[in-house]
Amino acid sequence: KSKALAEPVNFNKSDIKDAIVRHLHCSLGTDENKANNHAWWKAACAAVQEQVLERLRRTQKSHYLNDTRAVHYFSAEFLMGRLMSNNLHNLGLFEITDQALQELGVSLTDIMEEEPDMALGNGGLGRLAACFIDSLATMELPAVGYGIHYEHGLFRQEIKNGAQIERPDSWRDYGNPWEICRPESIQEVSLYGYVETKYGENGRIQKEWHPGSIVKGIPWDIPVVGFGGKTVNVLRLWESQASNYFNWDVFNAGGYVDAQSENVQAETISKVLYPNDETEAGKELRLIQQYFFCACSLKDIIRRYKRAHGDDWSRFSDQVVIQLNDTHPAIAIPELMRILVDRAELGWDDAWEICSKTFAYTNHTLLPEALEKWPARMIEKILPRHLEIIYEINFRFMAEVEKMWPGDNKIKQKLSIIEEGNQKMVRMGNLSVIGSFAVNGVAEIHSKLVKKNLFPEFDQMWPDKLTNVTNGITPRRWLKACNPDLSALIDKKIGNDWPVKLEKLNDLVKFADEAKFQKDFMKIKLKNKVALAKEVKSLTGIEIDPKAIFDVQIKRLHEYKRQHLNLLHIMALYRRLLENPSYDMEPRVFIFGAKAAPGYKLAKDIIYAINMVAERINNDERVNKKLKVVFLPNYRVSLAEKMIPAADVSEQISTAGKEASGTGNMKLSLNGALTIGTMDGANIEIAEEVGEENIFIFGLTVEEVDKLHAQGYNPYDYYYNNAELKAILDWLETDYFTPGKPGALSSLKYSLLDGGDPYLVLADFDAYSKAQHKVDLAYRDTKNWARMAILNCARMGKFTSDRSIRDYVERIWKLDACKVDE
Ligand code: 26Q
Repeated sequence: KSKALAEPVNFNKSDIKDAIVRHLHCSLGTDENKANNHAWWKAACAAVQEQVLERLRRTQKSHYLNDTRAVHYFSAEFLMGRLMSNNLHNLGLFEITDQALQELGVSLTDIMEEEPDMALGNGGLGRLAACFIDSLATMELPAVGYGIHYEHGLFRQEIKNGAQIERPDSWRDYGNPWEICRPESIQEVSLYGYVETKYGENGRIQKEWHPGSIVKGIPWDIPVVGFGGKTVNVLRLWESQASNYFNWDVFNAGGYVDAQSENVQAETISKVLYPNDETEAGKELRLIQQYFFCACSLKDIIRRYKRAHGDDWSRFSDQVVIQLNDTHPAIAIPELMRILVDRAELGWDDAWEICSKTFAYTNHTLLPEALEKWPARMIEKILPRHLEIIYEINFRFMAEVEKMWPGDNKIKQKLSIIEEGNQKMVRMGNLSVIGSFAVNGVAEIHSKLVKKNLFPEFDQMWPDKLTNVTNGITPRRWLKACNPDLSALIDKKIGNDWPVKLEKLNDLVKFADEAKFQKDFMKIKLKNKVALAKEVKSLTGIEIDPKAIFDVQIKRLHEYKRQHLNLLHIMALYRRLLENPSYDMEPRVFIFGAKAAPGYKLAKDIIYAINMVAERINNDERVNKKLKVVFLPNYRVSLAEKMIPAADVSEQISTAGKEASGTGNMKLSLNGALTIGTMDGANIEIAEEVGEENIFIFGLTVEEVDKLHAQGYNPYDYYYNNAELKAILDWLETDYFTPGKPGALSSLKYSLLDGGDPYLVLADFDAYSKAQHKVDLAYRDTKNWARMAILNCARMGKFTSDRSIRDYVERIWKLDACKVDE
């Protein structure tokens, strides 16, 4: 047995039983006879948490004694999902806890369903942060995740008459057994007010920020258990609260009521996660959220640094590296400058030296609408001193640009942190590149495009700053925990250390042609499909045949991700079946999971269209033996864990150049689904790993997309030249799918024709349709399909988030592991 897989010492089945029953009695005030599943779940969590906290204490002691350099992962989102199964697996306690509970007459699987998802994120970026902190702990690296303790995570999605309805997510209503409040580490954060300029004795200009209000940040710690259970790091999330002596000025001036109303405001800061990913909202509260958690986190880091190093700032950037998860925490850069210059009274150059050795920035998008910009006036109002500092950073940076490109005002305009115009805007991407020592994209192609299209001049100025770290996923959650049968089969074939050495999966390649292994592999897939079919039935009432191809598209709803391309093809199949009842196709179930940002009209229209088309097809006796469409409501991490092990086909069909990486593509492939996808994001690297013959690649490449746009793309060319496509688009305008309501789906057609089809859905339709036909034919060759599925799983080694973290450590963070003393 490898060391990482060592069993926890001194904790056996009867200890677990005792601990659970003890918590049932002493923490929950109930007993074995009265307890319902929820109480059992809480008691079991509490029993596990005892073990977790012991290891947390040891980890913190080791890190303190070794005065370790640590990475601080700043992210407005951590999409953690459920923690129980993960913690049990990582502690090596899953099996014996399962048995202990069985002996108590309780099913672990059932009680785990009681746990609400911790959905403090939108999608890919938030889930990536969660996978990364899992890997950091597993690799025994000193790390802290910093974020926001939202009272309400991403909304719960209901589907009413086909349309999305948003309901508040209340993940903490019955308490969160994993979190610990740390009142001893409360921080205070200033907002609003004005800046006073003073002249010190030495003639030095001193700036003093007189804040208009102060809010408290309450830290909640979520332990992050590494696989093997040795290192337990923390995710520290800040909750806002009104400070007691908040806004005294207003209060003293007789503004008692105003002072009270600002109290309410303080509490709204961490109230709710913004649900619009990939679009910039420009809302004041969002900027306050960002500053709030960055300011709290920096104070926390500095307090810890000072405990070891006092007022000597010279080692700060040796001990502290801060990774900015996109630009959402970019305001941390001027905040650290403010602390160093105004508070620690360092000179600007010394402060900048420290600052620009501390931060590194990950870019997750090229979409112009997703690049954060804030009105300078808004920053001035909320953070007046920070705006001054941003101007100063920019002023000095412009001098460097002048040195490099003398007299070139075009380039200055382009690189400036400040966008001039109607109203001045602060470009957070530029600020992040200028203030960081490293900038990375999240897949090879994405990083190339970041260099070539987004920041080419920055790349010229600092040729080593821009780099790539391809995303990854934790195989502990996304294979071992979510697909236990496949995991057991893999253990049997190649041993059990693949969860920490995922490249070992490659040893499965030699069994890819073995009939017995193929049978076992596909039997597990079928079992997972049966389980999902049951879930589908209970969630939607729809019956699906586990023998059909399960074709899955699960991701946020976006035009660039092209769920509507999938839908148009489904309509094409439907039409072919109606025109020719003996149309030869393998039975297929198309399954969707997707949330639309509440204000994204077309995204919501696409969800509605999927549901209306689904209803018509599923109830059409002429076709529903061969074709079904399911939209599973409220897609989230825990639902993904049920869908991914059951998928045969993985839809990764974004317009080339638009999906920075994708990570669902990796999870599906790891679980033996075959990808139908474009040459975009990490699909390209997946194709490279699995081999062109084990993936269905189609459609325009980035170069072809650029060329088509340059030529002048006209979607009508495709509409008039493809009779099937024309018929489908026209179909959308009838009331065939929305009886009595003709035109209810026409916004979709409009966006693809008069709307200009910005994501080239029509241009890729024919290639997609042909690739889907290849999928259909391939599935009929059961043996070869099994072989391809096995090879997909076997060749996913590269995409473990442990490899991503290794890349970050070597290229950016320069961290050492720290063994935790037993
Ligand atoms: C910004 C401003 C105001 C409000 C919200 C936002 C906001 C929030 C979330 C903007 C973007 C996001 C999330 C982006 C995201 O999830 N990007 C995805 O990141 C993944 C991890 O790198 C990639 O795999 C995906 O390709 C990328 O789309």
